[in-house]
Amino acid sequence: MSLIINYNDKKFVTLAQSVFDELFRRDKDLETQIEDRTKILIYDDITYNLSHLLTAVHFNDPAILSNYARWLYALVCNHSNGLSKARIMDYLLEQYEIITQSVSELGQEAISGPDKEKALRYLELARKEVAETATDLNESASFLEGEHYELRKLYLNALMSNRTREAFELISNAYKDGIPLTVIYEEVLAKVMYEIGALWHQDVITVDKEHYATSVTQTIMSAFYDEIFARPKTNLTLISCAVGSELHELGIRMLSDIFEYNGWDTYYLGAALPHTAILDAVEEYRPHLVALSVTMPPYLAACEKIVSALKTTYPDVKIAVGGQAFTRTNNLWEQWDIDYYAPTARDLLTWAEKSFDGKLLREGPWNG
Ligand code: B12
Repeated sequence: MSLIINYNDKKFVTLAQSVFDELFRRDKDLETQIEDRTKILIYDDITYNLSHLLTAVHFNDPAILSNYARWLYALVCNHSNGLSKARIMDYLLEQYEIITQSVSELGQEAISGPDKEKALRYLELARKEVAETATDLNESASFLEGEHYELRKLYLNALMSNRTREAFELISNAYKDGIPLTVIYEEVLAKVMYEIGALWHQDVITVDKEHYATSVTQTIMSAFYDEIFARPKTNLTLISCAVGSELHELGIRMLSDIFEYNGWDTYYLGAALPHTAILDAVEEYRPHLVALSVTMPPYLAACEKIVSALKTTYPDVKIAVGGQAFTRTNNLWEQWDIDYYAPTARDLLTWAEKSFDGKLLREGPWNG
């Protein structure tokens, strides 16, 4: 299987189609009971499961598939009106059983020898994970923990009731009252966005509310730009972006703003940045540090490729990786040739400020 998962790749399509066909072969009524739109959704579900499986196999990391299986079970429970959890459990376990069957029956045309054994083992672990997870659906402990809970709650309530102006005022007053920008970003805005995701996952809110919350939060962040870009500069340069086909870019934008606020010259390059564009940007902007973000595990392989290309071409440029995809692995970053992994932007800033002292700057990557 290739390093980067390509949904149009012949091997991938063969595998996905085989799972899809078997699902319909087992349940003859399905063909007549569901609309074409639902068939497409079922096929999409299969491709998501397979892309997580193949990413797990590629990185020898079963946690990538198991964590996805737990998340998927909770999602289906929360979004399926009227279906019992037991029925959903059966449905998902059957999906994994069919994938297992297709992986074992299809020959080299779908998945090669050693990868096949690994895939079968990981599927078994994922099946166990789903079976054990039935009572464990509460994902929002992080919202309750940590400083500024009150402000978080008020901001979330304002978003939930579409009170945009109030949301703006809460955050700008918090800044005026002396709460540091980095704390507002990570303890309030980020944690509220996590909670918005959890509420969508639990089917408490629909996707339009999630989009509204994202756009209000992005606009509030932009309102800080006069402050952020007016701060004294240190001559340190950062390039940051989200890789693969990753559309989650608020976190890496937050990281970039936090660095700019702390004196760095930053080039924030947005979401889904292609491999070559990152290399070109490094050549052009000559950064001290490149920060790469991944939220969805299937884009980890694209990130790994970029890390190794950067290390080969620019061995002195420091590379940091982060984002929620890494938290759903068994410390995958420890196997990569990177300079730092951090769960938050603040942690990376602390490390970078220590690492890039005067000496490193004088002898920095672009100083000959
Ligand atoms: C907003 C949102 C979207 C928006 C993104 C818009 C945008 N402009 O960014 C849109 C609508 C595009 C979207 C799409 C999807 N989303 Co979405 N989305 C979210 C949501 C609600 C918020 C994301 C966010 O802004 N978080 C806040 C930021 C600040 O947090 P962060 O990214 O983690 O960043 C922090 C740290 O991780 C760190 N960090 C980040 N990068 C880096 C890099 C380095 C180097 C370092 C050191 C640190 C670091 O610093 C940040 C500050 O501390 C999350 C919920 C969640 N848990 O985050 C779901 C979520 C991430 N989405 C999810 C899903 C499933 C999807 C879709 C597949 C939905 C679909 N069916 O289409 C698609 C996938 C699109 C794609 N190809 O990428 C799931 C992922 C589940 C999983 N287990 O993988 C989540 C968790 C929702 C949920 N609870 O189920 N989504």
